[in-house]
Amino acid sequence: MARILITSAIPYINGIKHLGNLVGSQLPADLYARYMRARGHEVMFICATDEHGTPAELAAAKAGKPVAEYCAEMWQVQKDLSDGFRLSFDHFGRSSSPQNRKLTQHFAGKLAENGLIEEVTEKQVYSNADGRFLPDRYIEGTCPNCGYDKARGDQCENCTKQLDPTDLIEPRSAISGSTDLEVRETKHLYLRQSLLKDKLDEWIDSKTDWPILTTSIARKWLHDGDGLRDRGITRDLDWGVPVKKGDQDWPGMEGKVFYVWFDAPIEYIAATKEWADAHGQPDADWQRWWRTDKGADDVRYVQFMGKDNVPFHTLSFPATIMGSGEPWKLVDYIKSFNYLNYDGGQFSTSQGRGVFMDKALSILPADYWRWWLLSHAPENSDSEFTWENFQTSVNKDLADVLGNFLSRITKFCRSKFGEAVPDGGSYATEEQGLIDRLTSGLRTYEEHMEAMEIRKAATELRALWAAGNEYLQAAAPWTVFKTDPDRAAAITRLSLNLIRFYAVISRPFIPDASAAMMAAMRTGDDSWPEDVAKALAALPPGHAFTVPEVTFRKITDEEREDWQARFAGQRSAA
Ligand code: B3M
Ligand code: ZN
Repeated sequence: MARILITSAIPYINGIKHLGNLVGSQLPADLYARYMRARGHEVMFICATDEHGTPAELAAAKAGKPVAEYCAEMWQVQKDLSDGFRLSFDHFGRSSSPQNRKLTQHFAGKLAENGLIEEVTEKQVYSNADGRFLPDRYIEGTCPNCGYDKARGDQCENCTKQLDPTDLIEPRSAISGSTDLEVRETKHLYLRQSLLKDKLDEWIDSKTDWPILTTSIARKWLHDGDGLRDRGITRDLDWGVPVKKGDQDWPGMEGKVFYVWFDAPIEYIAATKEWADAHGQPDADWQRWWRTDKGADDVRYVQFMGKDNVPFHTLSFPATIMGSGEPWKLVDYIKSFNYLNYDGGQFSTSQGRGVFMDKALSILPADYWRWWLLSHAPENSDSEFTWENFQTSVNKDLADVLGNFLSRITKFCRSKFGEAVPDGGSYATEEQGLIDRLTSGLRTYEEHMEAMEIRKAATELRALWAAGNEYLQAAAPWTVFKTDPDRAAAITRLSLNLIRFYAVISRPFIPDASAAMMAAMRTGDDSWPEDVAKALAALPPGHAFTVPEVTFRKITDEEREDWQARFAGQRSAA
């Protein structure tokens, strides 16, 4: 048994996330966490809301609420939605927690002690029209690297380059659009990550098994000249972690806060402490996940995130960890994702374009979305959600293949043998053939799940469902019953056992349907089918079951058209 620490990128607090956000980190992380638990490993699965920074301030102002109140409410909204999607976090924390405040200040203190923080009096953009400094995301302009004209002051989302606001060409205020900007002096802290370049370089080079998407982004910013230049880690804002050196005041930094990207990844650690504190557990219980001097040496740490978050997790956060000089756990594997597009364009929060987590659950159960999203995860390239594709996947994979199998065999058994696993007959060559097919398919599925090859795992799972369906179709117990009821009983017995088998192996993808299948088969035996033949004998003759309610329904053409129109968003004037 291994110990596996899993984190998903922590979603910004401002607003409800769309399905593209969900499939880019939280959902695949959940798939992996569920699978690893099913295989008997000890898992710690952490997520949180990312509550600091300008987006939170802006959203709270728009909602007419104090920012702390806004964040508390939105945390609950996001928590409820993640429960709705069955995201099985061990803890869903908040980056504004006292634990994170303390730990962030601790890291800053250690970095300062180690000569890795520089105090810089710098020039910052001040907006006369808005009467305030404009930090990072409040400024838009043209990216100096790729020419994209809507780059933000912290990062260009087109080329992923991390930026400082003053890098932008033709900058304008994102609040008012005003170009009446001037540059004023203010003091800030810089993390001297350039001093850690060689160490980071060596570390990334050692990660030969990482996805190309992850290492190529890391290498790009390591080797592209200024990629690893020192980064400002403080901001002139009210809302955030107050700048301190450990628990000491930091002269000259009064009234300033840490930059949101400095404290956000530290929240992975802090949220694990929040988890321990919430359960009245000692520090040793979270430290064994995070401190290599306290047992975390044995932990395998895997992070899930969208590609835009990769630079912060391959460079900035490791620089914080390494620079602290303390034995904190570094990530072992980063699974990153491309973008999911929406129906011929992009998801857009401002235009309400695409399906958002709350609306998704209001029209269909979580499993339908989980199945489509995971089986179409944007792993090797961007992928696209279309309603046609969604309808086809749900109707074919879930309703025609898996759902049909369940209802057909349980109804047949009820009508001919009653609601209990029938006795009689024995398994023949057909059954052995199926067992062999399922064994090799299952081993392949396991390999893909271990490797986090999500689409491949989904394809194999679908093939395992199809194999059962094809077996049942060919074995045709409804025909055999007329001449050889014993043989029909054996086919039925195996098929009923297949339901439990499918429930166990499909659970990471479709947990609610799996639970319904287990309940219908009246079993709590969710042990992983190490030996398929044994697994298919788990429910013995005489074991009672119930015919399940409809597990999957089909999406009609009318629904598809209605939803497509409903989620198209307002077309912009241009
Ligand atoms: N909140 C960005 C995002 O949600 C950011 C991730 C932080 S991970 C420490 O994509
Ligand atoms: Zn760019």
